[in-house]
Amino acid sequence: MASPTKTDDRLPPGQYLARDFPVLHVGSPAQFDERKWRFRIFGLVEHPQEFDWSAFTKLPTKTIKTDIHCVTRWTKYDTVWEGVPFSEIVRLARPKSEAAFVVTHGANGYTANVPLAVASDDDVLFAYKYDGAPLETIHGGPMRMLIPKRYFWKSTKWCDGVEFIAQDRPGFWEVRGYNNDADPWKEERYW
Ligand SMILES: Nc1nc2c(c(=O)[nH]1)N[C@H]1C(S)=C(S)[C@@H](COP(=O)(O)O)O[C@H]1N2
Ligand SMILES: [Mo]
Repeated sequence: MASPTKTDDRLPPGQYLARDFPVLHVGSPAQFDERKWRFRIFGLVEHPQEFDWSAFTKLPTKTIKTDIHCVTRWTKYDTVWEGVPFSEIVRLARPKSEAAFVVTHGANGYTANVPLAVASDDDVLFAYKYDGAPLETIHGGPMRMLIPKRYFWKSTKWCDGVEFIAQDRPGFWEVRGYNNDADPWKEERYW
């Protein structure tokens, strides 16, 4: 019997390896206007605040290389992203002790929810570069959430806000039958 290859170890159950970078979203992408762009941190935080593009892109960034997994079964290896670490936003906004969940907000009312503990992983970014270049509009540019350890619908494109809440609140897909937890290794696709 052949032993599993390294590739098999990396591919979560039920996924296939995509060579291209599929584009998936509902509604039409928002047009980026650098003068009008805002990113809002709100909810249960000591320091609610809003960034414009110039202030946001002055925050410290981190670059990570990671695999991404879509619930429609494609996985892409070794994607490279740069952006503001979630931990940096936490440091600036200081979530109150009651804050236990995070909702990211995107264009057209899209939302996605994760526990604060999941968002606090060191590979979670508010990403605005992909492969060293500005993030393309079709992939959520100018800025999107990136939560590599969850199915990709949790990674809100055209992200314009992050909200800290006490009680969990299912997001756009979570109220339409997608699993609330969305761990690709547990195949948490739908409920
Ligand atoms: N604002 C917004 N973000 C979104 C979506 C969406 O419809 N709107 N779709 C999600 C889904 S289902 C997936 S698989 C990924 C796709 O990202 P990509 O187009 O860069 O591959 O974006 C996620 N983020
Ligand atoms: Mo998706």
